[in-house]
Amino acid sequence: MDFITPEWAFNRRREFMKGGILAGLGAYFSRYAWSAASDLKFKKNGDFQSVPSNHPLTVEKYALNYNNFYEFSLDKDEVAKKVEGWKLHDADWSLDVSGLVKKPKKWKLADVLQFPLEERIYRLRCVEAWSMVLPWIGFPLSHWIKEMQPDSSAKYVRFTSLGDSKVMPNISSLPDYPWPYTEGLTIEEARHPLTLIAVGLYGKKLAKQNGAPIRLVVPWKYGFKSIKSIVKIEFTKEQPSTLWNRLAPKEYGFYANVNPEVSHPRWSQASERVIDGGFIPKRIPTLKFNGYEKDVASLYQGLDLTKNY
Ligand SMILES: Nc1nc2c(c(=O)[nH]1)N[C@H]1C(S)=C(S)[C@@H](COP(=O)(O)O)O[C@H]1N2
Ligand SMILES: [Mo]
Repeated sequence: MDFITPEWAFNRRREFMKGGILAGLGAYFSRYAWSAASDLKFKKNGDFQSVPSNHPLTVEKYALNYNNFYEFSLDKDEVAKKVEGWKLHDADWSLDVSGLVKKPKKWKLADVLQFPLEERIYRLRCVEAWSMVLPWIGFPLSHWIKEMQPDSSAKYVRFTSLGDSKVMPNISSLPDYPWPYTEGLTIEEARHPLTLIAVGLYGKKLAKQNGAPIRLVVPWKYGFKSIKSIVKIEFTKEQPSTLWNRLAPKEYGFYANVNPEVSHPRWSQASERVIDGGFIPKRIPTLKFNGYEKDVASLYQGLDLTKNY
């Protein structure tokens, strides 16, 4: 395993420590230092900082301008522009937790932000065979699930995005899509320590195009599982339906684990294009479970990954 210290993080850390009496202590406690240089407080170098091989961090402007957010546009370069009309007020955001839980609850965003935040650098592999390496800020979903107190009968978790046609132009333009965007995980996947609720990226609050104010990040699965702008979480007994699975069940299964050995019906998943702004496309081999095999393979023991794609 290689550990990457991106240059932007290194510079920010230096700024933070410059001239401070914390400098000496900072070097020793840097693992536990809280960032002062942003509007989010988070622990640097959270767990699972490692990425499976030495892939450099994606340049921030690509992560902010090459987006899949179908509610706004099918054109990745257009999403950042189309979100401008969305007046998002964090104070008005709430998230419903319901289904098989001891007590259904409406969470205010401010309450969600009480969980200790940490930075995690994860690889993102889109099902369309491109990839990035992104420094998320968030907390493990498992910490939140503990407070949600699901019943023992809960076997799955279903997530729902905002589906507001007043701000999301494609909700009306694509009437055949089963909006709002929904996704799902088994409860074991949801509780896995790698599964993150993200509220920030590159040291700052999430940009709208990246799924503000709160999204899921499941790094060993294709990017479409990492649902953006979540307004509802439900615990269910049955495997929940998901937007992509309903639209094209032969192409997008419930599991959607990154797997170079199982092709998409229309293209190979054996390699991926690195989003680096380069003129000449750079392709690298795709890794099983996106490189997180050692961490997650045990979740799928005995499961036929060709059938359960
Ligand atoms: N609500 C919603 N969530 C979504 C999507 C979407 O269209 N709508 N696209 C998914 C896909 S296909 C990918 S690859 C990632 C992209 O996240 P990013 O734009 O922050 O890199 O978001 C996922 N989450
Ligand atoms: Mo994707």
